[in-house]
Amino acid sequence: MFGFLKSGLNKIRKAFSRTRSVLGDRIRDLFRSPLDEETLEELEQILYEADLGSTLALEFVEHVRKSDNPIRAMKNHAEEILHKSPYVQGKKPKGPLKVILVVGVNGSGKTTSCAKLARLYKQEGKKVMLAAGDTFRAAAIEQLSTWADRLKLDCIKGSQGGDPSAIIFDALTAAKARGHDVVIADTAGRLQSKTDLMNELAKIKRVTEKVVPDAPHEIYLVLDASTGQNALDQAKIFNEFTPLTGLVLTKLDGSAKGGIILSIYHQMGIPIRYIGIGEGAEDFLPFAPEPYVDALFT
Ligand SMILES: Nc1nc2c(ncn2[C@@H]2O[C@H](COP(=O)(O)OP(=O)(O)OP(=O)(O)O)[C@@H](O)[C@H]2O)c(=O)[nH]1
Ligand SMILES: [Mg+2]
Repeated sequence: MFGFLKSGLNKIRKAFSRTRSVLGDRIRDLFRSPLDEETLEELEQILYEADLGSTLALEFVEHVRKSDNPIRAMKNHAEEILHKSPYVQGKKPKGPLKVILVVGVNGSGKTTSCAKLARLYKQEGKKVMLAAGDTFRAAAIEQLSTWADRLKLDCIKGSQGGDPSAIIFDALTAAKARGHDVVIADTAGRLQSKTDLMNELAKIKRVTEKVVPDAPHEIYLVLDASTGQNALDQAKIFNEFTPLTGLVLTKLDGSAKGGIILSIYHQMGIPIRYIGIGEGAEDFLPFAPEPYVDALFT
């Protein structure tokens, strides 16, 4: 158990190592000199570059200005932002089946995250079914069913060009009949600016309600960490069409922009539930604020 926790912490540190080098290390260097206006300006620039956004960067600068322990002030304010409530929560299923919809723009990491998430539930002893709700992209169905084979999971799929709502309807019906605990539904990538595609998501949501009245219990938006501040725009618009209950932030392994997490918490009120830190099935962790703040600042 403790070994597992430790390896989780090490993984988190590793995931944020690039962000740490542009944020934490530079800040620690900066704070070696006396805090004057010039240092504070430089701090604002560093925070901006780590993708905190300009409002939040200024907020941090003001906290540091008032403190005699700048690193402590940074950590405290980061923790305050991450713990500020109320954040939305998923619904606790009334029946035996939990339904999770996974949505996002093209290439953000939805299909991979569906598989990784399914693996976590399976490890908890749950019976999981994947639903190949991306009927748009040619290789999408195969991509998900390859993951399902590799992870020994059930997967319901239809044909390319079919109605995604129908696939998800079938998956939920089958999962109910066969006594599954969790259905994780992949969906096609869509730009948040394409209203017809966004309406399709609203339809998928209505169809899940027909089979499992309180579903979907979770709607996760998958965001690519390297997208920068546009991730906030994606989250706002997806949230208007299908109220999100959580975010999955992927590709943190290659990104120095882990500061976006603070920006998301500051502006959205939607918690990050998982982080993706590589292409393998095991490169996926539940997100927790403390290890994140520690990984950045200590
Ligand atoms: N390094 C890294 N790569 C990732 C991560 N998550 C996904 N990927 C890679 O990103 C690419 C796109 O992932 P997909 O899961 O296919 O993304 P998607 O959102 O389903 O894409 P579309 O269905 O085309 O919209 C793949 O090459 C994945 O292996 C991650 O956390 N880290
Ligand atoms: Mg996909």
